[in-house]
Amino acid sequence: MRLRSTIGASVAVAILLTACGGGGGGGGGGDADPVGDGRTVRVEAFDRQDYNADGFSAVAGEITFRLSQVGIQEHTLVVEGMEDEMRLVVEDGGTDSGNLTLEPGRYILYCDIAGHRSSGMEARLTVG
Ligand SMILES: [Cu+2]
Repeated sequence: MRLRSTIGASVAVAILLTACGGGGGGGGGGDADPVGDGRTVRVEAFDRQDYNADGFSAVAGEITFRLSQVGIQEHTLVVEGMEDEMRLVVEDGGTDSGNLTLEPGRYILYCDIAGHRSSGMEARLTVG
């Protein structure tokens, strides 16, 4: 298994952290805050043209993406190569969500509004 330099290393760390996060075992489910459960990727979009994190992780399968606007600029969230399958848009303080079924691998999330991706609205998504 080849890991590519520092990107591979940091992804491995992220996977380890995620793996340790579950713990416990209680059932329940319901609609408790899904942060960290691997099924929902919560992304916040800021006016400074950045997301709330440079890397996200999720568990393979059907994944829910939630994009929240923090500020006033319109932003989007798409997965590179899957732009036609899901495009979330936030404006006027709103939230948008959608689902994608992803296999294990590394993906790139970005905002497709002109100029935003190059300004920093790009993040890694590691699906394990
Ligand atoms: Cu944007």
